[in-house]
Formats: sequence, structure tokens, C-alpha cells
Amino acid sequence: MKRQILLLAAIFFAVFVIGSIGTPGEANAGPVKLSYANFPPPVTFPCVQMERWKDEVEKRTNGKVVINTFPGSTLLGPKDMMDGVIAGTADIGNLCQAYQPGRFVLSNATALPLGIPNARVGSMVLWDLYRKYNFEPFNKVKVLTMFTTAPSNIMSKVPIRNLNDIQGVSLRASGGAAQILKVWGANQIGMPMSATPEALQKGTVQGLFSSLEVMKDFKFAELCKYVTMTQTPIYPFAVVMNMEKWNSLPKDVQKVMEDLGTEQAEWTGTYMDKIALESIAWSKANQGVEFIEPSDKAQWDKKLEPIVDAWIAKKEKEGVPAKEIVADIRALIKKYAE
Ligand code: DTR
Repeated sequence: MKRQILLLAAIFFAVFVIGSIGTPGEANAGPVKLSYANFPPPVTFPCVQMERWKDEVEKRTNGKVVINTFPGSTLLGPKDMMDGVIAGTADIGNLCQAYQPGRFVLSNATALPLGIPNARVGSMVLWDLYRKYNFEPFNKVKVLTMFTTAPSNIMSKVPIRNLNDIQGVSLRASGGAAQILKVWGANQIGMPMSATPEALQKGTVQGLFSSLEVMKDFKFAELCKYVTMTQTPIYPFAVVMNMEKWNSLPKDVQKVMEDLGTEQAEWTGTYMDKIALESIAWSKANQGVEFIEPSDKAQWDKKLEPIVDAWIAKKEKEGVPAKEIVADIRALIKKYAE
């Protein structure tokens, strides 16, 4: 009797409970629900582009897909984004590749001082580069788009007018930007952007090296009254999706997302360039921030010269087509900047 009841219970569970869950790709299973994780606060550009992508996908799939967004590291943090998406903690995640330079080695070549002039060009260059090389660290996920920040500049509590001034100043940066700060003589400190407001408040760092929209979006202009214009390098980002989830999506939904890849890269770059300019204007007009051109700019540039060749030499020794990648980046910059 007991066994029969257990058996009936098991059949009930299988038919009604498991059956009602279904698979996301089934036509009659209701809308496909996707979670999208992001690490910085909602007002910042990575989250603005996330909301734009969500709106476009929901619109273009006529309600077939519903995307729940999780900004501010509420689902995954800056450094566990990739593994969290691979594990399925989130279906989609936005990550800054510069926070794990040892993992995303080749795509971080875009963060070498190669003269990417703005975020629109940077985003198109990075996206094309990825599609040519299909970089191995992304093999376990579906890459939905890639984009970059605008070029970095130094925001600081103390004025940095020349190379002497930067010696030993604690400045926060990651990836390619971190290498550059080191050759200029700063005391480089690595941490994700989301940890930077507290570090600036506490005085752990005296400034940061990033694109300038953060002066307004994070209100860094209230603390950093000086900006030294260096206009290099960019930080590369990627938006990735869990591979199983991707494979479970209906073909027409996949097509909407595929078609959005290039458009989203360009949209985000263009948006980033716009808000960086707005932030400069706001920092000057509302916060009295001084913008400085280094008096010895030629020397700053000279210090950067060996970085690219040293990177190529090191990576070629490891059997990586580094020379070709750098040549491609230079050619793509030319293509998109024109
Ligand atoms: N420049 C990188 C990335 C970055 C630039 N703006 C934002 C805003 C929110 C998160 C990350 C970023 C950095 O300094 O981390």
C-alpha cells in the first residue's frame, strides 16, 4: 500500500510538476525568461546599454522574451561574471575584460596604447577582432556583443601637470591601463570600478585612470578636482550568454540577438562618447574641475613606445599571433576612424 502511494506520488510529480516547467524554447511554455547580471550601479554606461539591449530584444521578439536585469552586482560581481554565466547563475552577464587580463589576454590587446580615438571606433574594432579570432576564453559562452570605453584620462585629488607630479601617486586602474600607469611612475592599484568610490572616499587611492563619464556618473568630480588628459587606453567589455541557454532559444529569437550584436556595439560606443563629453562639461561648469594638458606630453608618449613591441615579442614567444593581432587592430582603427 505504502509503495503504491509512493509510486502514485512519483507519477503525479513527474506529470504535473516537471511537465509544467517545460523547456524555455517550447512554443507553449510562455515567454522565455532570461536573467542579465551586471556589476556597476544602474546609472552607469554598462547598465544603460544593458537596459537598451533588453528593450530592443523584448520589442523585436514581440514579447516572446522577457529579460530581468540585475545591476549593481546583485546577481554576479565584476570578477565572477564569466564563471557565473558558464555555471548558469545568470543567463547573461556583462564583464570588463580588463579586470582579468590574464584570462582575456588577446582581446585585451585593444587596451595597448595604440591610439583608439574614441569609444565608437574602439567598440567596432574590438567586435570585429573578436569575430575574426573567436578568442578561446569565450568558447564556453555565446558572445552577444563587445564594446569599449572612451579613452582613459587621470582623475585625481592632487594636480598632475608633468611626469614628476605623477611619481608615487596612488592611482587605480586595471589591465592595459594599469601597465601604462606603472611606466609613468604612479603607484598603480588594481580594483574594479565598483570598488573605487569607497577607495577614493577612504583615501586608499588619490585618483583613478578611466574614461571620463565616471566624473559625473559616480560623482568623482566632487573629490577629484583635477583631470590630466592622456587620452589612452580604452577598457574592453563583453556581454556573454550561457551556452546551453543560448542553444535552447528558438531560432527566430537567436536571430534577433545575432542581428543586434554589431548594432549594440556601435550604439554603446556612441553613447559612451556622448556621456564622456557631457561629463567633462558638467565637471568644469558645476564642479570647478581643472583639465590639464601635461607640459611634457612628448615624454609621456615616449614612455609608452616600448609597451606594444614588448607585448608582441612576449606573446609571439608563447606561440600567439600577436603581431598579426596588433596589425589588425591598427588597420581597423584606420578603417573606422575615417
Ligand atoms: N574604465 C574602466 C571601465 C569603466 C569605465 N566606466 C565604467 C563605469 C562603470 C563600470 C566600469 C566602468 C574602469 O576604470 O574600470
